[in-house]
Amino acid sequence: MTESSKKNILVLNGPNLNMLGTREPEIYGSETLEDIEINMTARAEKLGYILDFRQTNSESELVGWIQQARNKTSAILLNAGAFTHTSVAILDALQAVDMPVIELHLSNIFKREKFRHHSYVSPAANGVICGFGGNSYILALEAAHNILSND
Ligand code: CA2
Repeated sequence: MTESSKKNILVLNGPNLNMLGTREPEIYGSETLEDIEINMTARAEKLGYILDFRQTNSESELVGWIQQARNKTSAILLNAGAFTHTSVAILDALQAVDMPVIELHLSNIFKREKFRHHSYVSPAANGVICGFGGNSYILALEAAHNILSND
C-alpha cells in the first residue's frame, strides 16, 4: 500500500493521560502513553492506516481537534479521560463530525466510582471499549477498521 492510499485515524487523549506509567499501575497498567502509541502505530501500519496520536490537558484543544478532523480523517478514537464524565462540549463537537467514533478507556469505568459510570461522550460513539489497559487502544483501532472495511 502506498503512503497516499492510506487512511488517517485520529487518536485523542485527554487530561492526565500523559502521566500514564508513573502512578496507579493497578488501575491503568504500567505502559506509558508513548508505549501505547508505539504498539498502536505498528498495528495501524499492518492494517493500512496512518495514526495521528495526540494528548492534551485542555478541553478546548480537544474540541478544536475534533472540529478540524472533518474531511481529514476517517475515524476518531477517543479517550477523553475525566472529560468523559463532564463535557457536553466534547459531545457536541463529536455529534458534528460524520465519521466513526470509538470511545475507549484503559480502566473498566463501570467497576469504579459511580461518577465514572456516566459518559457524556457515549451518545456520539459507535461503541465503547474499556477495561483492557493499553490493549483497549488496539481493540478500538480494530473496531474502527471493522467499521471502515464494511463501509
Ligand atoms: O480509564 C481511562 O482510560 C480513563 O479515561 C482515565 C481517566 C479517568 O478520569 C477516567 O475516568 C477513565 C484518568 C486518566 C489519568 O491517568 C493517570 C494515570 C497515571 C497517573 C495519573 C493519571
